[in-house]
Amino acid sequence: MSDVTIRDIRTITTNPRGVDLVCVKIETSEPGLYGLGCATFTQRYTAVVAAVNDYLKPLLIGKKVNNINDLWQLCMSNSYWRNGPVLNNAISGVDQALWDIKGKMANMPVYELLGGKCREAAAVYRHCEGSDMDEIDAQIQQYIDEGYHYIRVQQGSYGGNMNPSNGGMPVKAGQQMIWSPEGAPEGAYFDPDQYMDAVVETFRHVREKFGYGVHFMHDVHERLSPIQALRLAKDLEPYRLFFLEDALPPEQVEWFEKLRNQCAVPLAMGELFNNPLEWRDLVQKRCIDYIRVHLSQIGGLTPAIKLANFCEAYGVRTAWHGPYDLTPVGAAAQLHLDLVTPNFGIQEFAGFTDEEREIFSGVPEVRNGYLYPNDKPGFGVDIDEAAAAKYPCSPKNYKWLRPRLPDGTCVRA
Ligand code: GCO
Ligand code: MG
Repeated sequence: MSDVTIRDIRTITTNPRGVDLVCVKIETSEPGLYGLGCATFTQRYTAVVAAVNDYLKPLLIGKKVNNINDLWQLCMSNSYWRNGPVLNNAISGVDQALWDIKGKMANMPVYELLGGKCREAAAVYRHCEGSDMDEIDAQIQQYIDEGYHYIRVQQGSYGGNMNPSNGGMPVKAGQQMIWSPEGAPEGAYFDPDQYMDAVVETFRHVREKFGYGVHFMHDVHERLSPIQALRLAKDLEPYRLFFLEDALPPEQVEWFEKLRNQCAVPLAMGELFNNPLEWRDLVQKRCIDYIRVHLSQIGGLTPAIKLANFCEAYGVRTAWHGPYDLTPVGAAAQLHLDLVTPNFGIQEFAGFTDEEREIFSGVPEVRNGYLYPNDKPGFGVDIDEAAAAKYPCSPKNYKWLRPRLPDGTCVRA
């Protein structure tokens, strides 16, 4: 079987929950043997599809499926310019599909190929994003009742509740009144000061209501200036967050050393990283506690294995990014890595909708706050292409990706 080659590479796009997903299918010279990989960069999915179909497919057709490490390096070098989100996602789709194939050829789950388990299942965290305290309390209680021990708590969307577009409707508790100049352009406005006050009040409240027996995290989502992020981290110390995520944008990661030296809030960073140069110093200086990359944004499972091992040497734990903008194949791939990683921290998880289960069979199962793989070969997930076609994708211009400060300045999302 070592002479099995790549016969065809296809991209399958589908949108089962309002998020455009990209799955890559590699069909081989062995009848019935194929692999699936996740290539989801939902904001620019058509560019990823083109990168796979126009460049990786002609490059790889006819190549042997077994030499994943060689093909990964070839795909990275073949575009000359590299380490960007579009090409990395395209390579991820191929990379993960080849790991899926290798598991099927070995008749083993990928976690066995990676040395076997450190744990039977991965603890996961869910998203609570109520727009006021009542909604927040209700969502937290529901997750606790469902067995989750880790919950990310946001008040409304990133940057807090945004109010200016509510057309004069009554302002709900916690919503922000935005002070803007005449002619301020359209966008998703937020006020960093009101957001910071709301976050601190939210965690004071939820700790008072739910105590310290449940782990809470918060995602700043790069919405603050560095000194604001430092102040928020210090203000949150009494509430013992499991981690504070994306306190800074990738362009300001040097400030993490100052946060680290001035407060004890565990720090998580990485979902926006594409390039090893973005995480290398941050990990070596032990400036973060959890690495949060999105596996397909760095090129798939192959680089993520290396990143997990690199982080282990510095006491940094994994918390791979994985809400809803990845396929269940991608969710399974990162779960297999979670199971074999000694320095696993926590796994983000958004659940699977009925539509996703209609398209993807064999998805991991969550029970009492833990995510379990099946024991099928490869990643154990399959796709029904006819069902996928029932949920077509279309390019989207999300309002939350047009963030603005009160004076109208467009900022990082
Ligand atoms: C998270 C992320 C997401 C991103 C989304 C972008 O921590 O889950 O911040 O919510 O905003 O993945 O497409
Ligand atoms: Mg995030």
